[in-house]
Amino acid sequence: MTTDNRQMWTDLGIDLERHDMLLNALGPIYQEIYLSQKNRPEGMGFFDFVVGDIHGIRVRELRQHAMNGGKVVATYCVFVPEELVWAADAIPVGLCAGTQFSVPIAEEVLPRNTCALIKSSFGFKLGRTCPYVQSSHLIVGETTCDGKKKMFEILAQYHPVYVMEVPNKKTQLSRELWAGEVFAFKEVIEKLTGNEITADKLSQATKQVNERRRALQRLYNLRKARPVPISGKDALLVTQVAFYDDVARCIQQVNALCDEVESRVTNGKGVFPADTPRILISGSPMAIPNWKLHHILESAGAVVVCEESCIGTRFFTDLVPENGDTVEEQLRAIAKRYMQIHCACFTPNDERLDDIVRLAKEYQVDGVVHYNLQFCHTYANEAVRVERVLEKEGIPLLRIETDYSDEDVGQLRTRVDAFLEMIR
Ligand code: BJ8
Repeated sequence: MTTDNRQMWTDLGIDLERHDMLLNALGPIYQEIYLSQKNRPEGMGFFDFVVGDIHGIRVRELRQHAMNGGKVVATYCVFVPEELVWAADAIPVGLCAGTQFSVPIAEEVLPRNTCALIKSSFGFKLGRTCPYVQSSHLIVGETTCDGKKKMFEILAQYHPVYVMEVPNKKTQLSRELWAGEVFAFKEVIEKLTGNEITADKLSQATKQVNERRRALQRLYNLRKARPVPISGKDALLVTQVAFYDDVARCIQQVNALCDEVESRVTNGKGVFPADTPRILISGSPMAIPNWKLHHILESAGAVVVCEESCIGTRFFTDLVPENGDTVEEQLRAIAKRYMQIHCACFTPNDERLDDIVRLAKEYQVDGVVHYNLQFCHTYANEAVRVERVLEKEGIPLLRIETDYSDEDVGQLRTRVDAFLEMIR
């Protein structure tokens, strides 16, 4: 930790005492969960470095951008179309919302029976412990779930916030509403940055974000191999970092990692033996540094081969068509692509059920773990339908409802052990 960093954090209004506690806690956890893994691809070194310097270089880049007159736009959901942010020469950052550390601070204001993701994100602002939040000129929220949309009203009393309305159905009417939201977002970003989003700029941004999606698709496809060439924990980390790292650097690093992982597949080299039980995790997203469930599963002798989640396939599966000539055509293509995200906020959401079955087969899993953040009612209720569909397909399912704390780790381990015993 350099003196320069401390000065930067002070300038950003960070509560240094609390922030020291956060970083001091992160080091040993990372050592235990990540660095203790055996046989990792060398390409993970970059991602270890990024976590080791989590509030250093990247924050400095954002700050430099702001000093040069640029804007930083923070988000919590994969529905916010980042192409528009890049096209206006602003930088989008997916905010961390995956630690218990910021939850008690949030509970001073928010009801306790709120999902951990909402409390964690709010707590970072309230406790002034996140330099990414502090570096941002605007937080863009969405109306995906009731807890989030009400939290954004409170958050707006502490930070500039703009909320996009995500419809709850996928009818033609809803699609028009969402397209209108995307057009309105363009104006918000243009006003924030003072930069016009031209057809050329938008096309370049779309191509680049698609390129990152392709790189992540490549990584996930490699996880289909048996033996699996990379641990679920490592793959999860790569996706988590992709939310806030520079997009060009991320593409380069993920592709370099894939080159190495590809040669592992060619040589039949895996991180775990070929008969290790393969697990698909489906459900709520796992924002950095939420590694809890992956760690429990992989410590118990399973391997996570895919995440049907917004920190997994929902983040990169669909590309935006790159052939629009005008800004309007491109915005419509963007709106259409984002409406293909199968978040549990939609009703009905049959496409997600289809996806879970498809992914379970493609990744040849032995079982699915449905991951539900406590107090997330959309995913909890949808899990009933997930259970019925998987039962029909003969695919074993374990339903987990948890938060970010360590309190239930022992109990979860017992349930995971019993599940693995059953599917082995
Ligand atoms: S598109 S999954 S990233 S909303 S877990 S805060 S839903 S109570 S995170 Fe999500 Fe966008 Fe949907 Fe994906 Fe609410 Fe549930 Fe908490 Fe959630």
